[in-house]
Formats: sequence, structure tokens, C-alpha cells
Amino acid sequence: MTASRKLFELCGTETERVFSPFCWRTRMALAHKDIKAETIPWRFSEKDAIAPHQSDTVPVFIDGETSVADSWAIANYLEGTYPDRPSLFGGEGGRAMGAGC
Ligand SMILES: N[C@@H](CCC(=O)N[C@@H](CS)C(=O)NCC(=O)O)C(=O)O
Repeated sequence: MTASRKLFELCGTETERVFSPFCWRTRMALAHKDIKAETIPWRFSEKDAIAPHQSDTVPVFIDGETSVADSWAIANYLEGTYPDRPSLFGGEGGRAMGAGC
């Protein structure tokens, strides 16, 4: 079920051209775990759209009733919520390597 999963991603004039490396991180994490999400193109001026999710930056990931902002927080959320999918970190050592990046 992908309809309830959404990802706010930074774009410019062309909505299909999303260009934020932070959003790419989440894209790659979702792809690695084979989790589908609908992209919601988002521009710098559209702060109101993500404010309900307690964020003023993207990526913001919506998973049903849950919303998570920040690419690292999203990676940790995905790892914890979908442990049956391929791991993003390969264990706590890998997670520690990614922390703070
Ligand atoms: N630490 C955040 C950084 C996110 C971030 O800075 N996103 C930028 C896009 S690359 C943004 O949304 N900027 C909006 C703004 O500065 O108004 C993460 O890893 O997700």
C-alpha cells in the first residue's frame, strides 16, 4: 500500500526534478528497503505545507498517521519500523558510522 506513504521533496520550477541531497538520502533508503512512497514536490516558499509535521525543511516522510522529518531520523524510523526489509546499517556499528552525517 503506497497511497499512505508520502515524501515531501525539494523541487524548483520543474516538479519532477527534485534536487536536494538530503531528500535523495531518503529516496535511496526507501529504494534499499523497497518501500514505495508518493513524492510531494515542495518549494522553499511552501513552509505551511510541512509546518503541521513540525518541520521547516525537507525531507518529510509521511507513513500513515506518522510523520518524520530529517533524513537521519527518517533512516532510523525506517530501520526500526521495517526490520524485515534489507538493513540500512547492517547493525549498530554501521548505524554509529552514519550518526552525525
Ligand atoms: N538535517 C536535515 C537537513 C534538511 C535540509 O536542510 N533541507 C533543505 C533542502 S536541501 C531545506 O529543506 N531547506 C529549506 C530552507 O532552508 O528553507 C536533513 O538531514 O534532512
